[in-house]
Amino acid sequence: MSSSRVITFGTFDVFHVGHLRILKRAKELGNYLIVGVSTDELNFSKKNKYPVYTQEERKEIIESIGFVDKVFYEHSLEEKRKYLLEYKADILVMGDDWKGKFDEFSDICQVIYLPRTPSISTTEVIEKIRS
Ligand code: C2G
Repeated sequence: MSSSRVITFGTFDVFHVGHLRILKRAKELGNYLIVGVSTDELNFSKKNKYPVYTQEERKEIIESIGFVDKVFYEHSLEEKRKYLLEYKADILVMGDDWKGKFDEFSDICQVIYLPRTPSISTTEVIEKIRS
């Protein structure tokens, strides 16, 4: 698998070590890591609220990670197949909170769900600061 192109998607809001670890583990599955960062509008349309950090800030943070090779905006959840083809992904990696949700793409790439890092999430970080 060492010459594989790996793709993953996420919001990566209030970037934390759980985000970093899934990106690291995704990269280890191949040798070129592509990351789709969800746009502010995509978040608003799904959750009715905007992320804490803007899409430009979230993208800039991911781009600054040395082992990440390419970053793009994910404008729509429905365009996943288009992104997989456009970026010639061999492997799609997602956290296991998405388990089963992307199995439909196993006709064009390998779909792997990795375990999430326990006890950390953007919501928990915000709650901790709040209290
Ligand atoms: N993650 C993790 N461990 C955590 C928290 C998050 O491994 N403790 C992983 C998630 O499973 C996901 C990635 O980090 O694979 C990004 O998480 P989010 O920013 O919450 O992304 P999400 O809003 O789920 O992505 O196409 C899908 C989307 O763009 C949505």
